[in-house]
Amino acid sequence: IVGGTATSIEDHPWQVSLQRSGAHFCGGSIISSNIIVTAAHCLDSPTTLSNLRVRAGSNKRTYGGVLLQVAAMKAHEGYNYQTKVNDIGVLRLQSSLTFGSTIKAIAMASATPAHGSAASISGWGKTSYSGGSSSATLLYANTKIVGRSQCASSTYGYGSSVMATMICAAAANKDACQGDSGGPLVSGGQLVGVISWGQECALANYPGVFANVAELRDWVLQAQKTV
Ligand code: 4AZ
Repeated sequence: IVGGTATSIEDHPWQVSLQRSGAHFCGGSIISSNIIVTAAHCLDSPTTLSNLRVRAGSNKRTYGGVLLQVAAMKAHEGYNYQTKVNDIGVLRLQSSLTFGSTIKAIAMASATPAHGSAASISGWGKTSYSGGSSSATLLYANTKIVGRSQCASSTYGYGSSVMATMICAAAANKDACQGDSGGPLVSGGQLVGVISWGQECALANYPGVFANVAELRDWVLQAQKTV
């Protein structure tokens, strides 16, 4: 997160760290005791079931909470690694999480938030695009939703690469960055987006781009039953 503030896990108890061969590489969100929502691109090679672990219940990247193995994972069948369309996937944990003050599920939004809505992003990703490193402690930043049509308009630099299942969010000098992918965009207490991509991080004319959870919710509801 660029321009972020350190936070406790109690304030983001749905946030998890995805770890590959012992190192954090993506974020995720708890939607039930054994299901994590993340970005499809986090499940691309070299991620495998045997090198993947999920840390829940800690705001520290390298310790605390619980570290669980993953029994199964599924990326959206319509995900395209080049366009990042449908960049969403689910993990089924090998054992169920015990909910408490540091571990809780978040509800998925069923309606796309309005342009201008307040929203927050969180993660252990890089704190600047060039030269930054991943954060040892969970960071969050407050941003504002940029609707898909506004995000694809000439106000910003992306044009038609912002596709129907995407939504954007922006705030001056605050953004998600590498290593935050898969993590949550939260508005009104609901999961409204999955951190997906962007042109560098916190560039003025390039909002962060997210998988739009309201558009992909039906897929997640089905996938969590079959993963
Ligand atoms: C990434 O590489 C990444 N500024 C994620 C989000 C954004 C940029 C890059 C958004 O994982």
